[in-house]
Amino acid sequence: MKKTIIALAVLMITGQNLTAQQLPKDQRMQWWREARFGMFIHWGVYAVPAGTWNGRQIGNIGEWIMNRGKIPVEDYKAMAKDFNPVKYDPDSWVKMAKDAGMKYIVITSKHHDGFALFKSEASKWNVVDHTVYGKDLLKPLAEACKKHGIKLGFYYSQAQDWVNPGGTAIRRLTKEGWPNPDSVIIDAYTKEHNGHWDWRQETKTFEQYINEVSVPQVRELLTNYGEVAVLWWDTPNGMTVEAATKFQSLLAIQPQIITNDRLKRPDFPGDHKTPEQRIPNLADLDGTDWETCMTMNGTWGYKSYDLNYKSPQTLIRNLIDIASKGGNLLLNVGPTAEGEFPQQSIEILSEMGKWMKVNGEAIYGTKASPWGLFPWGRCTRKDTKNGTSLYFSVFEWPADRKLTISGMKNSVISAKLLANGARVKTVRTKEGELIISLPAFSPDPMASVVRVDVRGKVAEKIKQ
Ligand code: JFZ
Repeated sequence: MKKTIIALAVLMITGQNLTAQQLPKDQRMQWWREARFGMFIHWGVYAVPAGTWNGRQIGNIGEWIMNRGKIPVEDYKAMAKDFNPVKYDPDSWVKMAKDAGMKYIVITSKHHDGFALFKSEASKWNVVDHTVYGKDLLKPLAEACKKHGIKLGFYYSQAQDWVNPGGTAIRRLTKEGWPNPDSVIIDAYTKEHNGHWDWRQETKTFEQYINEVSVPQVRELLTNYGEVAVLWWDTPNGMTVEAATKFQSLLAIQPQIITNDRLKRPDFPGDHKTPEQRIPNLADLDGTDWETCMTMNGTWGYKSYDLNYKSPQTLIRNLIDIASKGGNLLLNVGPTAEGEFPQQSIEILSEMGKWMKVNGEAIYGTKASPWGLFPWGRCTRKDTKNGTSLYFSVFEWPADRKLTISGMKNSVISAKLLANGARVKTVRTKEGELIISLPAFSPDPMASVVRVDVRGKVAEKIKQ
């Protein structure tokens, strides 16, 4: 308690300076607000078991297998011998992201299993010192991103760490997917030990872990890989104000960096919110920047038997929905231990890329819909030199082939379908509603975008 008060006082005194080390928020967020679409990559030793441990399929998300299966530290570490990503081709990863229309990549530099995908002096539990592969995985990715003009960010699990001693562990019971006869004993143990299931996890204090591993590793990440666009914290559980303050001051190394809201709650809000596996309702939005992170199937880290992929149509419409509400989509890929994207992910990325090539202008650099949602689809908007472009993405082609837009007085300059450039007729009713007359059939089953250019600025909020 006393420590917290002291740390809070320090924060209040130095807080000004801490943020002053960063460039102004609007300046830092500019590229991110225009980008709208990025790739999340969850990659680590969990790709080796790929959801199966000791012949049993462990339930829940793949990167949690060590915790869910209560795998002993030494057994988990032994799996690193099979983490040999000889097929890793960062150039092709970045190209796939770019061709999909993504503008940035965020990769798990260290997830909760503590395994660093980079050379680290702070812990030997890293890809260089602990695998036969023996090479830093982030260096060549950073180079490929630079070459292709894609921004690179690092996910880093700052508090939760199940291998480096002193890290926290969120308590998850073994009953899910782990019919181990010892599970009752293990669960009782985790209750007494703050979620830990192996005595090795508690051979150092949290403070030691923060000072000896976590802070030094973040410093390495911010120092050794050129420009870092995003630092994506995760699971603030167990964080202290002292620790968060240390991380926060490291950001001075990268004054342009963007951080999320998962460093420590509630005193460190970061730059954007992180709704997970869901798209917020309009009513939940308060003007704070936000990014939905989402999986293509049901797991972040690779699971060999999770084939429950969302359709490209669903994912494209999710992206449109998100853009229409003013947010970003960070869409996940979980590569295999050999270093390949799953085939289904490759196909989804390519389908999304096809749509984005034609319709990307309805996404990039757009702002939220003035009308909110339509029953038939979504809208995004962009200020142009002489007026405003409105992008109406149609999901459900109306039976009467008419879109009725109310509450907008601006006169129409032109209206066309992005899919084929075909002109679209618009008329104004005497009540002032704009009626857009669509052709008989939707030209694109994913979503067909009608771009309507109008004169002047359109109000930010219009009642439907
Ligand atoms: C976290 C991780 O535990 C997970 O493995 C994955 O990396 C995901 C992107 O993030 O999961 C969370 C973190 C926070 C919440 C939910 C899941 N939360 O605040 O509701």
